[in-house]
Amino acid sequence: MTEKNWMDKDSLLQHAEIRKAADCVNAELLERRAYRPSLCDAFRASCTRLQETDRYRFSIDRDAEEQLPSIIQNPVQEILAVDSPDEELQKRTQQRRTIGIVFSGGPAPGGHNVIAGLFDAAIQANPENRLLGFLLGPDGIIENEAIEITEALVDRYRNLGGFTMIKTGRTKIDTPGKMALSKKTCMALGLDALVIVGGDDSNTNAAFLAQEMIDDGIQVIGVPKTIDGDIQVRDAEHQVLCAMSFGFHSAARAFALDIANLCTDCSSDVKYWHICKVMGRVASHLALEVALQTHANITLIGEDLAEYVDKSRIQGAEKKGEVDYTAYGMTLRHLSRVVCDGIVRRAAVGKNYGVIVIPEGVLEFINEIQVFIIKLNTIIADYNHTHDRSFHQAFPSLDDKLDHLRGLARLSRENERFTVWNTRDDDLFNVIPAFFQGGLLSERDAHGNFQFSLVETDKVLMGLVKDYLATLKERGEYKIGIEERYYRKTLSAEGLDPDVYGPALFRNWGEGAHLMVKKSIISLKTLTAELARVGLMKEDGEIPPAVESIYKKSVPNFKTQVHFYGYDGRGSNPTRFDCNYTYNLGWTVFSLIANGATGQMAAMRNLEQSFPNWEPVGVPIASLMHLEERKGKLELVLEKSVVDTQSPAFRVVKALREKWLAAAPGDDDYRSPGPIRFTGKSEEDRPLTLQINSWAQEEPNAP
Ligand code: FBP
Repeated sequence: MTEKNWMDKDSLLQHAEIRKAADCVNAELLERRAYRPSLCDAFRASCTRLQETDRYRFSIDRDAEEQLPSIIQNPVQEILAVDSPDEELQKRTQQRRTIGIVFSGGPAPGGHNVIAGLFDAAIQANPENRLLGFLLGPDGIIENEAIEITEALVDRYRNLGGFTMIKTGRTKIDTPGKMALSKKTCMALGLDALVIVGGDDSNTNAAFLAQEMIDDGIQVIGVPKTIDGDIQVRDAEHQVLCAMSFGFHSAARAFALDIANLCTDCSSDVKYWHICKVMGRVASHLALEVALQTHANITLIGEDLAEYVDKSRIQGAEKKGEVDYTAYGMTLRHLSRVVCDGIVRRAAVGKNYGVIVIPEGVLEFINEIQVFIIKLNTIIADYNHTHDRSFHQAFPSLDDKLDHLRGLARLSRENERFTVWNTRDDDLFNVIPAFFQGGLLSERDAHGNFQFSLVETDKVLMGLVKDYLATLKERGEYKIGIEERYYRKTLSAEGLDPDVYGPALFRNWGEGAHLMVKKSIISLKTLTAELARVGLMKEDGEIPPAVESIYKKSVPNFKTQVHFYGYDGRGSNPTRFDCNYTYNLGWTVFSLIANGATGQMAAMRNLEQSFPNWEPVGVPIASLMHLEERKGKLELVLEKSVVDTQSPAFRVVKALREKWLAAAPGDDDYRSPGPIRFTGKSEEDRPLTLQINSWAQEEPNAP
């Protein structure tokens, strides 16, 4: 054999084609960097002005009024183009400024374009304007760590995902000390304005910083960021001011692409159920969008589960003249039954595979879990209050703790005044997997709070699902349906009469295209017994191989592959929607700054409509704040928005649930959204959730 003469290492790396192929700059990167998003009509002129509007009403929180007096009266401000600006407006717009910007919280695709939009707008107004980027999130403000954002730097990151340019962090500016240091930095750098790109907590920070620095003439503007999609702004009359935070669409599309690929894989290999946990710390917006994008077989929506009402429990209690509060909201056990039902029904038509989407925050919506947490917090706190040794010292192992709870349940039977832990609590608690019981009984944080983030949601639910499937299998209720055609072919090939064996083997013989083995047949032994009972074989005889093979095909093996969709989608490149949205948010920020606004959040009205209708606005952050329990005390924060179960998007998903479960003979209804296409006709222009909600407002007879 002759040896090949490969190039040496140096020649290899000098080869033009090889160098190009191995370079980090590729065609996609160049195309992204070169793309210039369209600008909203408001930004076509060299100057803009703000027009206050009283179209929107907010129910103002009294604490917000007290704590944010200087910005609580802020109105909603529409941004309008000014074609012939007077001298004063020109001067104000062109005034030389130094602006600081920071990313806060988890990355979200599009952040770099907020910087690019702000930079371009600022440089257009005055080429001497300076933009400083605080490094590693709010720590950069506290510690005065910032870099100058130059045109070259902006150009490197245009239309690219991540927050790589200046990084991010999760520190909150939530103490007087951190606030004082932040203010010191802004003053030392001579900032005219500070821009905080973040989620609910970060925009809350923005409001408090705006209040703190208003007398120093430093403006603070927030930008709604989070892939979770839970910053959506409506006024008291539900008029939409900001339909969605940026980054949501790109992350949802990235998750949907991967999950759609799993739909293709599992319907090819037909042996796995793919369990897909999808990010979203609390709200299930991402899971909802993924459902619309992929038509996965089962998608859980936390907000929907919370609304479940167990009518039979309520009626039972009513008959006794009682109210059963535990009947409101779905229990974990019930939820696992719902999932099992879907799995069993698909198996019955031969589909022992599928895709389940579980929102990361689903447990927050399980009333029973919330109730457990409150009850266990009380039990642990009461114990610690009255004993010399702490609860965890007194009951070190899980078994010790469970014994203690059992004792409390007994106490409740003997003493009806003791209601903290009753027999039903104990029953429900005992069906939870041991690792989750341990988690729920673990030490609380410094504030006595339970930490949801430490729980593996999918593991909790799927543990219960697997247990119950095993029970159903044992009861003969979980079986794979056998196609009649295949059954006939298999038996005939061995010279057996399918019509003779059919009635002995199947409970629905002659009734359906998929034959279900009788419930009583759950093993080769029970199969032998049944065939012997009807005289088709002797008890000590051999099962005909074709019959045995059919039986074995009917026995399901529930095999899962678990996936977590979070960080990958969070780091994806932005969709064209997010590129355009964030670039225009950057311009909106500059316009708000140039026109003297502070304590406002840059937003885009009509985002649910197509691009030409988008309208930039400034939204008053203080008016959106309310009290929430954080670390055991009530704090003023920006309200998170969860999935509205009355929204058209959710109702569509609910209405199509059965179709997407596809527990019927025939094809699945999977939908593949394809990769995020940055340009091109087939690129959708906004999230399906927003599109459906927007179309649903049209006249009923509209085409
Ligand atoms: P933000 O709200 O800061 O945008 O972050 C959201 C999120 O991506 C959630 O979906 C997820 O639960 C969380 O961040 C993960 O946080 P971490 O980056 O600390 O692991």
